[in-house]
Amino acid sequence: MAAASSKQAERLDRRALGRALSRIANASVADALAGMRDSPNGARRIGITGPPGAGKSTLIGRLARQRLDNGAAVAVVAIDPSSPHTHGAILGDRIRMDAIADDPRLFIRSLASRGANDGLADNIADVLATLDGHPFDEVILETVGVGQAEYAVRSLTDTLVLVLVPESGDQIQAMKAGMLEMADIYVVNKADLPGAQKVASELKAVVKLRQRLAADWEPPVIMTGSPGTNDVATLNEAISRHLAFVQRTRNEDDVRRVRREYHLKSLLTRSVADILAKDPKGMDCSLREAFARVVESLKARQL
Ligand SMILES: Nc1nc2c(ncn2[C@@H]2O[C@H](COP(=O)(O)OP(=O)(O)OP(=O)(O)O)[C@@H](O)[C@H]2O)c(=O)[nH]1
Ligand SMILES: [Mg+2]
Repeated sequence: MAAASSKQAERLDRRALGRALSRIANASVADALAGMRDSPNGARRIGITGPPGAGKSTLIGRLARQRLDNGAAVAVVAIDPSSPHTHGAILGDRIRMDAIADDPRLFIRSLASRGANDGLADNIADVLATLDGHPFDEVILETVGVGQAEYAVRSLTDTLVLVLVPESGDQIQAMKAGMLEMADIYVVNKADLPGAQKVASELKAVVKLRQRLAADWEPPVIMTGSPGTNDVATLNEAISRHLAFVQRTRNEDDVRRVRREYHLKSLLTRSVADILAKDPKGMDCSLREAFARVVESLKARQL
């Protein structure tokens, strides 16, 4: 596996990072922009998405152990749709982190999914950019798949893992093809429950169809959660393989452009939401006038 990384030569200052993340969580758009630095050599990003309760956090707890053993310094960020800002407390409780919680190369943070309609948090791009300025090799991002989340998280991550469960059988039928086709790796978790094999077979059929369109990467379907198997090692290996594949094949400028666009849109969306909240009566006019007013207010903002 990967040798110990150069980034570990640089020690992670947890307190400074904790402060930086708290600052960014409460920052205005102008403050966020002022504090943003470009970090061209950011961490590799692994997205873990799937329906509520699919076992994503539990799986990440086991996966993080493997990634640490590969030699990587790892940050875990979980977007929690229900919790207020918890500074990682809820996630720490919910995933079985006992064995790794003390590892100095691991950092865990959970974020409330505020103000975003894509299942992410409206400041997730700020948070990821902040992490890029710290010595992590990898960021694991947990999001609840609520349809739109897969699309957003796709553009922000290098390797996207979709976690389904045996009960997802009907979901697979109902899911839009596009959504299912977006993942790089499929996991059928809770393989100890009945129906896992059937769901895995259905997924494999979907992947086969997709393969006819794009023959470059064959997304594996991995079953996890069966006691006594080395399932997470298989997932760990598939992730490493995919990360190496994207590094070999993609255009970094394109990736940077897409991520910058996401970041820019999220900052603009927040700015517009601010303007609308401050002057709701200002919208009592034609749509055209209201649009012009918002554009004027944006222009007048101090940056
Ligand atoms: N049977 C079985 N249960 C599991 C497995 N993995 C996790 N669970 C249970 O599933 C429940 C949800 O686990 P989490 O890891 O919190 O799932 P999650 O997808 O992170 O949940 P949300 O973040 O709330 O969407 C917990 O009660 C776990 O103990 C598994 O492999 N098999
Ligand atoms: Mg979770």
